[in-house]
Amino acid sequence: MACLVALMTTLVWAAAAGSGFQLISLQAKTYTSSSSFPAASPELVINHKTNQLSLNTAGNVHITLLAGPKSNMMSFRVDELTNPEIRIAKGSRLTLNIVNVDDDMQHDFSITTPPPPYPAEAAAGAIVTPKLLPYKGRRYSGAVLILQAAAVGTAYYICSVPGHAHAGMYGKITILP
Ligand SMILES: [Cu+2]
Repeated sequence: MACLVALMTTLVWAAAAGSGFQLISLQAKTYTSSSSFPAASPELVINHKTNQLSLNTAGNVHITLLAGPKSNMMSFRVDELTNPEIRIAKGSRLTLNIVNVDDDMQHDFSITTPPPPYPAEAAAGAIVTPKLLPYKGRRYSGAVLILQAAAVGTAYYICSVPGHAHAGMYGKITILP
C-alpha cells in the first residue's frame, strides 16, 4: 500500500513537472463576430519591447489568442503582440480563449515542453485543443482552455498542424515563482 501511494505521488509530481500546467477544462466555443471575442484581464502588463504579457501575482488570468491573423498567418496574436511570451505566477488559474481568425487554414493550440526549433511534424503536447476550423460564414471556431499553473517552469505553446510550428507558430509560456 505504501508502495502504491509512493508511486501515485511520483506520477502526480511527474504530471506537474512536465509543462507545469494542469488541465482543468477544455470547451469548444464559436463566435459570430470579432466584437464578441473575450477581453483579456485588464491587469495584464503588455510590454511591446520585450514582447511579453505578464502578471506577477497569482490569480485568475484571462488571455485571448487569435490564431492565424492576416498580418502573419503562422502566428498567434495577443493584444497586438505576435507570439508573445506569457508570464504568470504559480498558483494562477489561466483561461485561454483561442479563436481561429484565419479564413483558409485550420489551427490548434497545444502546450508542450520541447523548445523550438520545431520540425514540420511537431508533436502536440499533453494539452491540446481540437483542430479549429477556418473562419467561414460569420462563424469563428474557438476553444476555451482553463489551466492551473501548478509548478514553476517554462513551456511552449504551439500550433501542431503540420508545418505551422515549424514556420514560427509558437511562443513561450513561463510560470513564475
Ligand atoms: Cu496553425
